Amino acid sequence: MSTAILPMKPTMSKYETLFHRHHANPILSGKDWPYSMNSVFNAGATLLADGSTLLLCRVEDRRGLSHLCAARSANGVDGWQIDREPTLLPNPEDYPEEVWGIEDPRITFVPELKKYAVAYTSYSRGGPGVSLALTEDFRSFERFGVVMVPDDKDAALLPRRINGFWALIHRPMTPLGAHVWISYSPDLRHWGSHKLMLEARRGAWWDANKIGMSPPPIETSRGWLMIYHGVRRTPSSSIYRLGLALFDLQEPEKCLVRGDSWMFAPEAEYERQGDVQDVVFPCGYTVAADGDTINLYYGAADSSIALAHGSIRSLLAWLDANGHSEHGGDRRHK
Ligand code: BMA
Repeated sequence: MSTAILPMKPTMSKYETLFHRHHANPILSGKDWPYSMNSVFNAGATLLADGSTLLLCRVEDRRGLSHLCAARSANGVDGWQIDREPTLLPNPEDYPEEVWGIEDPRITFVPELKKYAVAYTSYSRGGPGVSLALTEDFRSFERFGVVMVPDDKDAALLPRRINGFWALIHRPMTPLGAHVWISYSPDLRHWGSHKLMLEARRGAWWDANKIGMSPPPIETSRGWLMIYHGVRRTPSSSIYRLGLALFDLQEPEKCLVRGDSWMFAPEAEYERQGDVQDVVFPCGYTVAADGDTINLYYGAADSSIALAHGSIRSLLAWLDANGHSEHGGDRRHK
């Protein structure tokens, strides 16, 4: 791999802060909930037609099983109106793959369908798989069932067809590692043309062995900008940190630039301590009216939802300064 020996950039004097934590963090946690539960984290996010923010939160109950619950806010920070009851519950009778719950939703608004696509993890006896549902209002959902068999997760649909085909980014587990793939479909039900998109690095790297897409990719004029998580296994636990990569708009499996270092990591108390320590795990974002400010919603230590602000322009500039191009082709053999 071209990343094997990379000298530090000589001009780099201090790590840049790309995402600024909101002072009200964590913005949502179990104490805000209208019904009994254990914890709330890893929320999908979208702007609704009226400009308000919707979070589709992963809520874990005291059995350890998760469901999804919608929270709406005019400013995306406070004043959340949380559904009084679970919004989307696992339905193992009709969808046996949901027997151990549904988790980590990623929302994509699809203009062609005038609907939101929700890709979520369905936790089956065979492990986690990827399920897909469409909704217009986050009240009723049209379920498509499992679209990627276990062991697979961290999925999102692209908002438009690529060369006539729908595209789903996801993270299958293989004996060689946990890498990000993209698959194509004519109808959202039948998937194929699987392509490797981004590989976990190896050895001492922060993103060695296991990576996954975090929120859905951000469409920019320069390409699909992906915030991904890298998992560093340590002797005592794992650390979930975030990095950046940019992909070709017309050929999204083609990585144009990949950042070398992580750009956001657990630092605040609510990210370092919780049900699972040292986790920042964004599943969604919204973009402000200026077209540049990104509001990143992330699960903190599997225990609450936090918010951080960044700038898409700055993320791209950082990639130029701190990344390298991954030279095309299929990297599976390297
Ligand atoms: C990942 C996912 C996330 C979770 C993270 C840390 O594998 O399952 O839902 O936040 O682990 O526990």
